[in-house]
Amino acid sequence: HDDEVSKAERANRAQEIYGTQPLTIFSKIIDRTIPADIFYEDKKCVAFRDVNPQAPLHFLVIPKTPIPRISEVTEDDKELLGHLLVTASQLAKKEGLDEGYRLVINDGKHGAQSVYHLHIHVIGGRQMGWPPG
Ligand code: DGP
Repeated sequence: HDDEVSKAERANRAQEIYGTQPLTIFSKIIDRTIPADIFYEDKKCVAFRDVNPQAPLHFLVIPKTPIPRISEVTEDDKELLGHLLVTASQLAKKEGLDEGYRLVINDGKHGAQSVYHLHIHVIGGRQMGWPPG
């Protein structure tokens, strides 16, 4: 019973924080409903290791507010988007990616986006190829 109550309380809290948009697994990572290796957090974003790393270092920088995808951003998101990029750059430096790295934002079907909560992939620690697949 206690479990059921706290589950409902957590859901209410998430609803208050995120509004009425459908929540993805990333909102649950942000509010710690499910575990992730979160190694950076500030008022606007969090960063955590990708569960399916494509390189020796692979982490995601995501806004706390659940913008679904890059194709839906507006002028109002400029400051937040800048903050995500600056944070990605600073964390890449902190993680020792001094030989370079790849930033990726997948959008929609052709972009092979799988989680509809905007995220910047930071991928590094090996030589990348171009063009991407
Ligand atoms: P994308 O295709 O751009 O939507 O990539 C989503 C990424 O999110 C993918 O590389 C795997 C990662 N991911 C999905 N679910 C989880 C999760 O529950 N935990 C963590 N740490 N990463 C996840």
